[in-house]
Amino acid sequence: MIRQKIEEIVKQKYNKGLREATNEEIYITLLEIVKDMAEAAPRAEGKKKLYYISAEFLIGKLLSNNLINLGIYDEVSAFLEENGKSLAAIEEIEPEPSLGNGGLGRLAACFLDSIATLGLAGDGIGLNYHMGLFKQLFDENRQKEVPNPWIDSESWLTDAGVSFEVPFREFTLKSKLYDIDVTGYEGVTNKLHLFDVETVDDSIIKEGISFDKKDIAHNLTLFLYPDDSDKAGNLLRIYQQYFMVSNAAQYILKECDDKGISLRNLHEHVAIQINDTHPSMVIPELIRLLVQRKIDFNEAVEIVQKTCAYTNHTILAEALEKWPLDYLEQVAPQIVPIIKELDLRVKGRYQDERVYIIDKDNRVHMAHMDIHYGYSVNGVAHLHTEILKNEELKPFYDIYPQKFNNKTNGITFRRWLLHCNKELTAMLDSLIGPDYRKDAGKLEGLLGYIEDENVLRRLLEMKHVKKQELASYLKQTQGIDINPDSIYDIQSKRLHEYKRQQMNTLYVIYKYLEIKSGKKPARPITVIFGAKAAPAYIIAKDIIHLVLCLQQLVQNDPDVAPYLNVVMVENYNVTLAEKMMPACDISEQISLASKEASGTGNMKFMLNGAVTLGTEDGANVEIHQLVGDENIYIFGKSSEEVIAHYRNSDYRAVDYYIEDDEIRRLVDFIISPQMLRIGDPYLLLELHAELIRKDWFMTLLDVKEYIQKKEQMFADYENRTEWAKKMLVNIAKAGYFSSDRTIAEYNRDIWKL
Ligand code: F55
Repeated sequence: MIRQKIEEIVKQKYNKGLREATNEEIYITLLEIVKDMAEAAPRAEGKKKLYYISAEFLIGKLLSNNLINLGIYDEVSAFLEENGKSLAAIEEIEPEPSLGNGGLGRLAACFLDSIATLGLAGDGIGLNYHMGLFKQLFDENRQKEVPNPWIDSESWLTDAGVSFEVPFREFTLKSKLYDIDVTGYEGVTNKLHLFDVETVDDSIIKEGISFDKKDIAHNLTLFLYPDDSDKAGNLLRIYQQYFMVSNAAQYILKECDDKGISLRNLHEHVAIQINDTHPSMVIPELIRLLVQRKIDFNEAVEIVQKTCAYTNHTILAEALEKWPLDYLEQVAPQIVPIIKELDLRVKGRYQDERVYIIDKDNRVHMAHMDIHYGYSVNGVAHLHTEILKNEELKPFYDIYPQKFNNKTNGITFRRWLLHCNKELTAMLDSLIGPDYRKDAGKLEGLLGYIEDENVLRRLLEMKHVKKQELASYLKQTQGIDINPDSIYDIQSKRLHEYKRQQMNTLYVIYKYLEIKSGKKPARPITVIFGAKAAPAYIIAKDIIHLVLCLQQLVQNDPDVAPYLNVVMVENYNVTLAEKMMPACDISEQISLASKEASGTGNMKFMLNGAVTLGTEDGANVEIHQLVGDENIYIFGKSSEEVIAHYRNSDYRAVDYYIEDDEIRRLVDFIISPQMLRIGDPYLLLELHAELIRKDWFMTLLDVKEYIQKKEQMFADYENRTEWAKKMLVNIAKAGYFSSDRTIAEYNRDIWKL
């Protein structure tokens, strides 16, 4: 059936047999077939529907994921093989839509997969950025940003034929909606709605990723989160956000109209999840539209309050959006009186100025508006939610204890196991049967094999195969040489000081100096980094520079290169993550305790049999509880100790630097003559000074214990059987982190679909 279809379309479109068709032609053929099948799959039914509004959906490539979810992957793959084609090679043709920065955007994509898999009615709503996030290049050991166009003439986007007018102060823009089908695993088809403007024009892009930020009609959906370090950048962000939520609100009301729903009962038919504060303006916008439709203001506020729920993803102050009121006035003045009225009501009820929406400097605290005028506030891991309740959002928790709840993040096993690790999937199928695919808790069945030498050996073989695959992929695509018999120690995530990639570089320096002094490791080590830095984040870029300089130093030192390799992969994205997660031995999750809300890479590594080296932060805490002390390596100060340091302002990096000879030796290596010869002295000195004078995320507090733990890990790695048992326990216990579980909880506690 599917075989015939492929042959038919190739014949009809290209007048060729399958054997003669190019990979591009087969890709376009499969795209067409999958789109048709997704359209034909059942829709979710039910009285109530969820709208997940998010500025980011980091969906990654979709072909393979769709083939798996539609249940035709194996057949298509076999058929292509019979005709001398490789599905893997065809997958390479597909451009990756990079519509997200990192964890938050990837979480939204995993959620859409689980919502459709569970058969729930739930659509995503966001923006159709033409360039997505920038593409990262390395040039002279520095990050360079270039545009990353992903929309080809043939793509997953379908013109939905829907358009709305979005009124701004100075002009009105007409939107155009593109949809992407989201088909669950043996589930229903939902939609991801991406709004766009037809006037966007990529010819306004100048050098790199710079463009005229004031030319809104031509730039609105050009890039994801452009540099927001100046006023024009901030205004553009507000334009994007308002455009997104006005379209979302109009779309939701239109669907209600089509279904004949009375807007007075909106909350019985609609749940809106606000993904971080980027879509928060949906609250005043919905109120505005309801009032426009003759609903009394008080009632409109009540309706919206019963419809909207907010997810918080960070406690970092700089990421909690506070827009100056006059910026909002310049972009969308029609929502300003509504926000002022919402704020007045808060001020009438509460004396505590920490809960005001508009502060004394006339800045609008978006999260505060969400909490007062939504019905649910959730954090993304147990520890994170506790910190929200007891520290960051305590004044709100005191007012609304019933609104706060935790939803520990999860990942879709379809992409992060079935798609990216066919070897492990096949092994699991043969050992515990296929039920874990829909009921991830069943992975625990693997624990029954912990003493089975044959199973342990197969696990180690699986890992070795994935390490070889990564090595050859990096060689082919980036010209990087890595030794598949070395230990792969991987830290891949956005570059941020709180994630402490800089601490990992201090380990590299430690190991380099050890090897120089004659102490060779039992087995070669490859330290792999993958990370993009925000274009305006100077220190993050300095850290990338340091990693790349260390890479050059280590690779060109014949005393060291056989034992230690440092590799920073270029343009880390979902596609690369899919190759790196399964190949990893040691998963680096070393954020400063209390700062990483959850982390989701930690879950992907664990599921693929890596062992975590981590702090008691975010979801690491829950991983630790699940796998037990034996199967994870935990180090570092606790979140309580860290929070106390911040409260008392008593952490002084310079004291650690002065008082500890070992720390000083490692930090000073950054500005050693050999490093200054390789790198840019200005950047290295800047970073060196930062580490000693500020070190806001307390690298030097934990670095000694980190080095010790990592050494312990490398030693333990040599007992291959014991290590394989750790791998097995990690895989078996990963079931909890299925996003199917997370979504079932969102539905049970918040959406009630
Ligand atoms: C993007 C834009 C702004 Cl303005 C602020 C934050 C972000 C962003 O990408 N945040 C993000 O990725 N947060 C992460 O969310 C994950 C999913 O909940 C968490 O696992 C992770 O801990 C958190 O940092």
